[in-house]
Amino acid sequence: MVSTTSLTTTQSEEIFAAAQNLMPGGVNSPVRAFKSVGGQPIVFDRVKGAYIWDVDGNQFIDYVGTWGPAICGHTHPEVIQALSTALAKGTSFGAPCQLENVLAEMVIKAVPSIEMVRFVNSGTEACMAVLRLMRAFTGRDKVVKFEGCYHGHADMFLVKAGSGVATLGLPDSPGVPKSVTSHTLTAPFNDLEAVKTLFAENRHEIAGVILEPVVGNAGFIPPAPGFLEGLREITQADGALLVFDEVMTGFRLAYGGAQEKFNVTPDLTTLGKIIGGGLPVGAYGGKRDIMERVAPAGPMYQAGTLSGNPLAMTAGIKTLELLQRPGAYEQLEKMTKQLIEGLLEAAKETGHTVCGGNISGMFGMFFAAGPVHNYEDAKKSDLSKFSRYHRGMLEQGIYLAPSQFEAGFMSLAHTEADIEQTLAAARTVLSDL
Ligand code: KE4
Repeated sequence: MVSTTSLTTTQSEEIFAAAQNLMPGGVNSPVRAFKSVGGQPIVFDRVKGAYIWDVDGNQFIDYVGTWGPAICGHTHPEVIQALSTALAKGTSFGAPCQLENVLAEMVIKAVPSIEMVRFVNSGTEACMAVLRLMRAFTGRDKVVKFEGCYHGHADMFLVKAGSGVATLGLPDSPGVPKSVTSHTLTAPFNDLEAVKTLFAENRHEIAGVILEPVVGNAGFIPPAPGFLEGLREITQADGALLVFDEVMTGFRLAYGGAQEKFNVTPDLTTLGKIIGGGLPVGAYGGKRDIMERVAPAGPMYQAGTLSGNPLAMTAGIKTLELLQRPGAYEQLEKMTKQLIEGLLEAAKETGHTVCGGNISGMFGMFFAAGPVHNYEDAKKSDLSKFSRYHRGMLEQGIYLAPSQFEAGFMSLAHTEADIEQTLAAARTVLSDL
């Protein structure tokens, strides 16, 4: 049982106040500042398994998992052991090392669309590079993205983006020239007709379509039946590329990601989070004839000092090994379904209108009748009720993502007792909302 005290946050307050003088908003990534849910951000001291301890000694059951990477639980002993061994041999080489081959082979074997892969240091880098590759391969400039989808903070993606951009209600970001975003076309998620119209109006001018195959950055929004298949057909017919941004869904929804789960194979895929096991790794990969355009095999330039570093490769290799163990994804599905169905039931029993669901270890809930098909629907949910729910759950020792425009993540370390405690906390909080 996680012991929950009345939430004293003295140390968090002191540290966060100092942080705000040192770093913009006191954070190194905006969503951490709790802006949309209000209240005092929790300053972490340590994590282990399914749990967080903050600097005031409060313990929380964690459903953020450092935004997805901690799928096997924080500081898994086998990951830590592997890292300690690797550490003795160096933290970064800036040169080829066999560990890169090992993780590359694992990714290529796992992900249906990937015949060749390039490692980078973040999901943003992976998405930036894949966009350049889409354009280099097709010779076309325009790209289609979906409202509410988030593909990192590169200029051309900051158009109706999700995650922290949506959380902060930023229309788009200053500092991004119109000339850059003029090639970025947008459509509502799950709206195939809107995509067909864009292609009709821009015949043979669109390099490709990039999307989160299951949206996590506008809240949890699954694809409507036929949506992914429709995008595959539309792009194929126009000679455009289909790109799945699986930074969040990769190795989360299935070992082969959303593309395995939904049996739709894109031309290119981006990855991140889980493949680094908590260390900085991103990746982009796809069909060999496309990837061989990337320097130094081809002319499309992309580079990175710490790309493929031995520590990150080691953490990724061990994490994927753990995910290959029999029953891993069945456990994630079972535990997450038990959690989200319990949360929805608790909300309905206490008079709230909610909708939500899960796919494997990824879940979400909206204070709305639903169904939520896209970002516009998500924005109409009761955001202030979500904020009160988030704060209440935090007081009960449950750490949820501090924004309605995020998803929740289960790990293999969560126990039945953790789920039961979470549901008991939810019943308490929801009855007072
Ligand atoms: P990073 O640059 O944050 O590693 O990855 C960017 C990215 C790209 N694509 C998808 C689908 C993503 O979810 C992300 C990053 N996810 C957010 C959470 N929604 C990271 C958390 C944060 O921004 O602090």
